[in-house]
Amino acid sequence: MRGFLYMRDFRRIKPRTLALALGLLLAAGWRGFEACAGEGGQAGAAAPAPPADVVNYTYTVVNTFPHDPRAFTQGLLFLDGKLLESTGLTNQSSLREADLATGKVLRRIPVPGQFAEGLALLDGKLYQLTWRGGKAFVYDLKTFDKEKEFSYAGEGWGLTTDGHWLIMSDGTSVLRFFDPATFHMDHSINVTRRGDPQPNLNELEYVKGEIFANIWNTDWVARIDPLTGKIVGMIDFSNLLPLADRDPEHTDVLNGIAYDPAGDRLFVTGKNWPKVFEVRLKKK
Ligand SMILES: [Ca+2]
Repeated sequence: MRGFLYMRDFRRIKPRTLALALGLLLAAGWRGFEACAGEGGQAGAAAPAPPADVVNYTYTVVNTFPHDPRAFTQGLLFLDGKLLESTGLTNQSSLREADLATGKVLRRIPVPGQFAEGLALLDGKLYQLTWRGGKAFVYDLKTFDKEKEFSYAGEGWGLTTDGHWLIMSDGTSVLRFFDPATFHMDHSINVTRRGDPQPNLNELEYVKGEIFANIWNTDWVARIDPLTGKIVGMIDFSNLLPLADRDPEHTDVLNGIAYDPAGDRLFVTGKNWPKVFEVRLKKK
């Protein structure tokens, strides 16, 4: 390869010349290292101060899938190539299962007289909240038969599970942890961002030991430590749904997060969005 020293040429170089060349190389390398450190916000004086304790993320779209634009998404979860979804609005609420790849709705049952909200799956049972109805419904995953009803105080917004508790948002900054067998509250956490309460927590998803919550009426998803309630990261989903896919009359806000643990895939959609996006997160 031209430009490189062959071994026989290398042997002819005087030790002093070699030492000088090595010195120059080291100096260039150090300057390169300094430049990199500055870019990362560590050593450069001009770099903006990094946030004290919240990591900011943006996203790349890995895949796009069709989504029923009439689905007013309130709860979303992934299971075996399908999306299970709870949709809202009075007299339009439903529990449904759709094929991820085609968007085709495979099963759908109405939720009469209620405005359905969050959805979680635990031990073969689907738990569905209602907004102001004070009721949670329990369905068998295989049959979609409604088996039980529970009552709770306050509003129901988002729902997820850590595999033990059902975790529920209600529009405030508080997340409540319920026993799935009794729907009695065990404990709660106050979700804070740099010490301030973060209200409007909506659709939830438990992802690798964190709770993801989209902040209602924004393009932001918070990453929450389930033990302390501290927000440890914020994901900016601005411009996820392209303008060309927005219907000014019907397209509503970002809502709906689902995680596939086996494939480590994250899916995001919105109310009446025609698409579901598989996204990969990256630090800003
Ligand atoms: Ca979810």
